[in-house]
Parts: sequence; structure tokens; C-alpha cells
Amino acid sequence: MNSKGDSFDPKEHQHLRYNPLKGSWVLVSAHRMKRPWQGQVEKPPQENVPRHDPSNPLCPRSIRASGQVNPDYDSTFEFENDFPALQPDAPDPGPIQHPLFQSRAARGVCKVMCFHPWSDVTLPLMQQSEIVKVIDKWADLVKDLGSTYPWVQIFENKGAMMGCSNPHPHCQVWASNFLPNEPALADRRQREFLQQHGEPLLLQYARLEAEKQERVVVESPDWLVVVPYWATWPFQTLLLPRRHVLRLTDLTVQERESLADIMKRLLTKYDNLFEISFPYSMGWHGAPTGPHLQEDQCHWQLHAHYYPPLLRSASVRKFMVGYEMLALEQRDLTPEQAAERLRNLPEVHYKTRETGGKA
Ligand code: H2U
Repeated sequence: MNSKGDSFDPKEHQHLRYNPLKGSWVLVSAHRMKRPWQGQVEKPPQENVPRHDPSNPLCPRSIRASGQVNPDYDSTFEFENDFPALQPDAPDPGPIQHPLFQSRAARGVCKVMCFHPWSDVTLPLMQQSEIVKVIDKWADLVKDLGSTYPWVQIFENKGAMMGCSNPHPHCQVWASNFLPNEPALADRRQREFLQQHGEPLLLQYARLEAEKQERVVVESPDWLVVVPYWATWPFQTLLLPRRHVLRLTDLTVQERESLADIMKRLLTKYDNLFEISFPYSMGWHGAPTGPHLQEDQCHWQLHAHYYPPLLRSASVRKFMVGYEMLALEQRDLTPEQAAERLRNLPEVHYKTRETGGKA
């Protein structure tokens, strides 16, 4: 058996890669891209969304399910989700009676945040100054909800393929009285890494990726976007500050402006990949809040994960099913191949090509 052949080519030879944030492995088998596809074909995302639809509960002046009327907002707008998964006043299930039947109290708040008054724009089509307002609002929500709750999860489900129910540009914010599984794992891994290596995990990682330039998609003096070495979704990316930053609330005015710029560049490339409004789930992870604000959290580095489901085209997605559910995650093209494709795409949105980048 050849344990380390000189002939190893990651594009041709399957191998495992380690995800240090999760402490788990992913199987990279790039040669599987060659197989024919006769499976499910996705519907393209909805085109020609009307700018204003009075029957859409996320639009200015619309009536929501609760009967409340939205204000005539002209920038961002947040409201309490009318169908919240977490509420502040749920009763406690009581003490644990048996190790196999454990439950704990879950309390929190769920908000919806609209990015813009128009339904026919998405983040890459918004002006940089409009995206800065979204970032400012995210930071305000982390500050407000994070003053008491240990975890504030900001996430955007974009596109029907990712379960988004409404084309109006928006995200959700769920604050909880517990640290959910993914951030709890990331917390543990980053803490261990700092103890062992004397530098925060993602700070060291960003520095090495910036040096290697193999998986960089876009970069600026403040920010770096890579297809992580351990990516599982085909075009997954990780957005990182170059400076050590714990939370969105710590970003300076200049860093919020440069974040808006890098988000616009990344999301424009995503849309340009298959010339559709690219579906994804994204979310921010920063140091825990609430009672953890008083603790040393310097093992943390702020970051955003982007998880897009598409694989080969606008209509063929990656399924995380059999082997992924029962054994371990597997990907079909190498992170380096995905990064190269994204990196080489233009930074002018395909919808604004004719107007020289103006929406
Ligand atoms: P998604 O498209 O990501 O599902 O987000 C839309 C959210 O908006 C969803 O969580 C909420 C839904 O509960 N919503 C309201 O709170 N009020 C409404 O009148 C409609 C939708």
C-alpha cells in the first residue's frame, strides 16, 4: 500500500481533511464531479420580484400575521418574529431525571430584519452605504440582545432552496439563553487551539491562507474570504477579519465600510457563478455574550460562514444525505478548485453589466 505517494494529486485522489473548528473530518473526492447527473433538478430562483407588494408582510406599510402594520421604513427594519421558535417566558422542564432523557429550559427572542424597503434587491445589488446600515443594525442587535443572552445568532437563508419563505431581502436573529451546538463546538476548539498554540485559531488560519493564496476568493486590507481548507459545501466560504476582533460590535466605522465592500464583492461573484440570485445560508459567529461579556474570550475570532447548496449549475445542488448523514461529510470538487472558479469571476454583477455596475 502506498502511504504517501509522490503521485498524490488532491484533484484526482480522494483524501480526508480536518475541520479544526468542528474537530471532524471531511472526505474530498474531486473525481466524483465526472459522474453523470440524472437526479433532481432545482427550479431557478424567482426572477422579476415586484419592488413593492402590499400583500408581502415584509414590505413597508404591509400588515403582518400578527395584525401589526409595518412602518413606511426607508432603510433597515426589524420586528419580533410573529412565529418565534424561542420565547422569553417558556416554563422550565424541571430537573433531569435520567441521563437518557435530558431536557433543559430554552428561552429567547426571535427577530426578523429587513435589509431594504425594496423586494427586488439583494445585498450584492445594494449600494455599499446601504450594506453598512445592515452591518450597523446587526451590531446593534448583538449589543442589545447580547446584553443578556449568551448567544445571538444572525443568519440569512437566501432562496427557496435554502428554505427561505419570502423573496424580500431579510435575515433572522435568534437570541438564546444557551450556547447552541455549533458555536459551543467552535468555542471549545478555539479555546484549545489558543492554549496549545498561543495564537487564536482563525487569526493564524487567516494569516496562513493570505500567505498561501491557494483558497483566497477576495481580500482587502481588513478582510479575507477563503473557501476553507475543510469546506464541505461546494462553494462554501469563510469571511474573516485580518485583525483580532471578537464581535460585530467591535468593528470600527472603517471596518464596517470595508466589510460592506467585501460582502458586495463576494456576493456578486456568487451571483455571477451561475448567473442567478445565488442561494445560501450564512451566519455570524463571534464571542459569546451575556454573562460571557465579563470573561476572557480572546480565543474567539469573529467570522461569517456562507453555505451555498449549488454544485454544478443553477439547477443541480449538492445533497448532504446517505454517507454524509450516516458516516461523514463528502465533497465533490476541491476547495482550491472552488476558490479558483470564484476568484476568476468578475466583480461587476451580471444584472448591472450593461450599466457599468450601477443597479
Ligand atoms: P424566512 O423567509 O427565512 O423563513 O423568514 C421569514 C420570517 O418572517 C419567518 O421566520 C416571519 C416568519 O415567521 N414572518 C413574520 O414574523 N410575520 C409575518 O407576517 C410573515 C413572516
